[in-house]
Amino acid sequence: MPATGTAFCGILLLQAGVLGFGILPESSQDHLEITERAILNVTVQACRALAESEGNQFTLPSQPFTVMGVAVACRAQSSVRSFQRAVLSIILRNVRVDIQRALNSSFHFDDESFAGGRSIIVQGLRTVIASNGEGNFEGARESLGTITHPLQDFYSHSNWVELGKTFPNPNLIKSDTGIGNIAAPSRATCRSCEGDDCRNNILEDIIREQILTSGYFSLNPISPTKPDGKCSHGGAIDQTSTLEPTGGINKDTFASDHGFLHTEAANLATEATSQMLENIREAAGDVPFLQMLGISRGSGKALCLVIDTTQSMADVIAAVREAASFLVDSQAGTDNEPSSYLLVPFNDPDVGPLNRTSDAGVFENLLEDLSASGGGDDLELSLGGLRLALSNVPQSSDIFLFTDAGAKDPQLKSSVIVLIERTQSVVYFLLVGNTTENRQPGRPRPIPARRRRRRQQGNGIAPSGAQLYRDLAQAAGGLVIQVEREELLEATGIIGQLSNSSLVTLVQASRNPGRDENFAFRVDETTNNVRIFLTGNPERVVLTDPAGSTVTVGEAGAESSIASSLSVGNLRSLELKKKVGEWRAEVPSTPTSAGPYSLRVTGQSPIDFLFDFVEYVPSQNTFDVLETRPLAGTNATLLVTLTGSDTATVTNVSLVESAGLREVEGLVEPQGSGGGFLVRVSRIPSVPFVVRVKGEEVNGGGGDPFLFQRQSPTSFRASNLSIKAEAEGILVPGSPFSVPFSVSAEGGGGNVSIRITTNDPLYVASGPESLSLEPGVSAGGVAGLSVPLNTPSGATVTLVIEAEGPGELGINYIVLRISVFNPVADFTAPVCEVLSIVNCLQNSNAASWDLTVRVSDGAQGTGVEQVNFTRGDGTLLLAPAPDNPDVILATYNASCDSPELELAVADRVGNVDTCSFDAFTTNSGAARAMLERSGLNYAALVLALEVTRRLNLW
Ligand SMILES: *[C@@H]1O[C@H](CO)[C@@H](O)[C@H](O)[C@H]1NC(C)=O
Ligand SMILES: *[C@@H]1O[C@H](CO)[C@@H](O)[C@H](O)[C@H]1NC(C)=O
Ligand SMILES: *[C@@H]1O[C@H](CO)[C@@H](O)[C@H](O)[C@H]1NC(C)=O
Ligand SMILES: *[C@@H]1O[C@H](CO)[C@@H](O)[C@H](O)[C@H]1NC(C)=O
Ligand SMILES: [Ca+2]
Ligand SMILES: [Ca+2]
Repeated sequence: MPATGTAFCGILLLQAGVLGFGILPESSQDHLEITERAILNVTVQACRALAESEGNQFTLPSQPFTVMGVAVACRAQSSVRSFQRAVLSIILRNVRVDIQRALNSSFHFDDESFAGGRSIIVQGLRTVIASNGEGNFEGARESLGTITHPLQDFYSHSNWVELGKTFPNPNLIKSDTGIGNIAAPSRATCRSCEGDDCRNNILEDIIREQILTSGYFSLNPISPTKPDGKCSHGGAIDQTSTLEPTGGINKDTFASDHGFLHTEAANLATEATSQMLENIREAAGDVPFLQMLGISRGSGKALCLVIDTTQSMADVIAAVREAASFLVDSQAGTDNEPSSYLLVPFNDPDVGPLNRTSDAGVFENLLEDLSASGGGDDLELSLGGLRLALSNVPQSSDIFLFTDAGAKDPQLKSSVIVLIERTQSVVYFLLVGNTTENRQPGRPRPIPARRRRRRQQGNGIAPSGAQLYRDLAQAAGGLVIQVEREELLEATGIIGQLSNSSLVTLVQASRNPGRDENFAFRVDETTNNVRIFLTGNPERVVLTDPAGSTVTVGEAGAESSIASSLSVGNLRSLELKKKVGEWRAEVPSTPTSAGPYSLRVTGQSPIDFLFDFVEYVPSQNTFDVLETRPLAGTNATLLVTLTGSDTATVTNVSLVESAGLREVEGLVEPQGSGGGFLVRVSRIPSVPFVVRVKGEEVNGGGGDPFLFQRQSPTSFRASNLSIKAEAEGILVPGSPFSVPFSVSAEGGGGNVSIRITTNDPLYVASGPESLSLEPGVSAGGVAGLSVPLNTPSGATVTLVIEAEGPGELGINYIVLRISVFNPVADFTAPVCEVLSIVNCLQNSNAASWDLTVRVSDGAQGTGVEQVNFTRGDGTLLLAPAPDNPDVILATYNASCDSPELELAVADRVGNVDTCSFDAFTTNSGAARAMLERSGLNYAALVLALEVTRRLNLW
């Protein structure tokens, strides 16, 4: 339902003061609150179940639940940032439905489009479940967010609440049942009403006969239509509400025609969302369900290694392996353990394949299998490798690239920068073997004999090649470290400290010498392990601590501020003694011959921020997240969310030019609900910039309020080109899929080159290579997409359309993520049939019970994919049936102290159900019949089944 001035169906981010919902307990509830409340509710259930199954105590967080409170209860503080990001991305997808699907009645259950609405939900739910099955949690979140919208709108836009229902409609998340008693197209459902009369505008016979209807809706002021006698949505923007029967029935806000039922509708919407999440949880299991929500034992981040495997690396690859294993080992089992690992080898002419695992041991084996060969000339496809990695990593990943060569594919630079911006990944380049440039002074040179050998191989990275890597590291908030083979392990150890779940960036900059520079940063109460990383060769760095004492790095007396200092290759790392307050690092101008340098100040703190550029959509009075670069030279809006504290607020947000001193300060407006802050800036810098947030922790754990400062590691860019595209629907392997797009520019035109790419070489994208652009007029094209027929449901295709204009126009891009669904005619969950049971009544002197269950998906089914045990603590054995591998025989044995067993059963396309058994009451018709025929007793039958299993006949 498109909505202006309504809360339940649409307004995400009103300016504070316009409605101000979410602060007052009496205010209307919107999709954002409903969705967040349901997510937090079911997350708590999943964490509790998981804690109990692991024998851990679980303490319920205090009400109302918050992201932070739930993360603490789940013992997942280290992944609070990825949890917050996951919740936000689900919510933003929900809200996007009001913008991109405003006029599609099925997405809002308007116009009695019940079948259409349900099929969107059911299809989306299958996609969510399939995506989780593929470990594609980002894809799962996106599909989930989209379908929470129609699910919630059902309770506001239909008469379910008016029919007196006090529970959600269970049929909206199933495909094999009726939805309810839907009004015939010709059946009148409402009478005209005005104001308070509208409480009773639904016809009595509709209520009495429990007939389901929903309001009609149209924005068309000239000739709105609706069938005779039907209810309208209602409200000023709904043009059908002035047609007979006038008035409306929506419950979007307290001010709506049926606003007196707003709370009931919103509560049912919350409960329905919870139930759908429960369904997803059952299908996935607790751990993957929580991973979908960004919650994991470790950091919730991915660790990605991109490794040169060409011949010249032969004598280095063992050192790379050792360094990589060291990185993995040092994090495994700690709060910093990544939630997934990716490995991308690159060679010449091949790049990849990409391998992904969530298991550190499996990852180490992948590393073990790497060997060096081939590669031809001295340049390698490092950017191709990096691009493959970037197009598959989740948000905020850490990427380490190891090579001894320059890039053979520098033309990919802009595509790589685009993906760095999108994923906000941090990329560290470890350049091995040629360190003629920029060594830190005072460090002995490695033995010359080896260097001579390397020179014979002709390898090495030219200054322009190193500069390319530095540009990328600057964009990605990373570092370029140049070391000899012997130093690799040490260097990896030092930068490994940066791959930390609670790492925050205080300042980061990269500079050419020739100018005095002064970097200021604030160390707050929560920030520990503050470190300065310097690469390149600034001659002098003068540090001033909060007390005003000044030391020169490397000179006597520096120990008063610096706890320790390490250098390796061109990298120097300084750990500062903790002193709360304003610090300054001054780098005096040095001769240009000293080369460029970079400085990065990091710390570890729970408090950090997330942000997106958003676009105000006046027609809906709401905002949508931009999937492109913001437009240069105009005003812009950011949505900033703080993580790791429920009581911190944002006070200042600036866009700070990466290479200079200028910054643009934004206007901060706190949002009523969701803890977000809208920031309006009058102009976006025309050069790369970072986002700097200053804030105040109002309740510093009972202590005094204090100020903090954070910066995005990633640099961002604006563009003079604007690009628009929308991907409608789901990609079905074998069917054509096309994405129309358009490019425009206000001032200037010319030939714009277009690059269309995907995240996997098997996903083939096509489209125009260029468009001719007139100033102020948009030019359109169509991108086509095809995937192999066996692409599984639950995969996501990431499509990037890049446009590069001549001169000032620059580069812009749009990223579209498209879910794959492979259709099959299986809409029912597997069923359970008890083959045998020796229950605790029959077996009164035995302390245990035994059960054998046949789980099958029927003749039309796709087969049983999973049998998970969601309740019970006995021993469960699963084996395929001897005559049919799609049927699973489950044998269970448990003590009579644990009389309950619940199995979640799922088929290959994500239909899920649960089967419950009880040690005292479950009986088996099939088993008894068999028993009577054969004269066997139950125990003998179970024994026979067990023997069969042991003999490996199953
Ligand atoms: C919380 O979730 C449970 C299912 O896990 C559901 O039964 C309950 O209704 C939910 N509560 C709300 C307020 O949604
Ligand atoms: C790595 O990925 C390739 C290509 O996807 C695949 O064929 C291979 O089996 C994977 N290797 C492992 C060990 O998973
Ligand atoms: C290292 O790279 C430089 C260029 O930066 C080149 O002149 C030199 O020969 C290379 N040295 C070795 C040992 O390969
Ligand atoms: C932002 O720019 C648009 C058009 O460029 C203008 O209509 C709008 O009023 C501006 N908003 C602010 C807050 O300056
Ligand atoms: Ca090589
Ligand atoms: Ca080569």
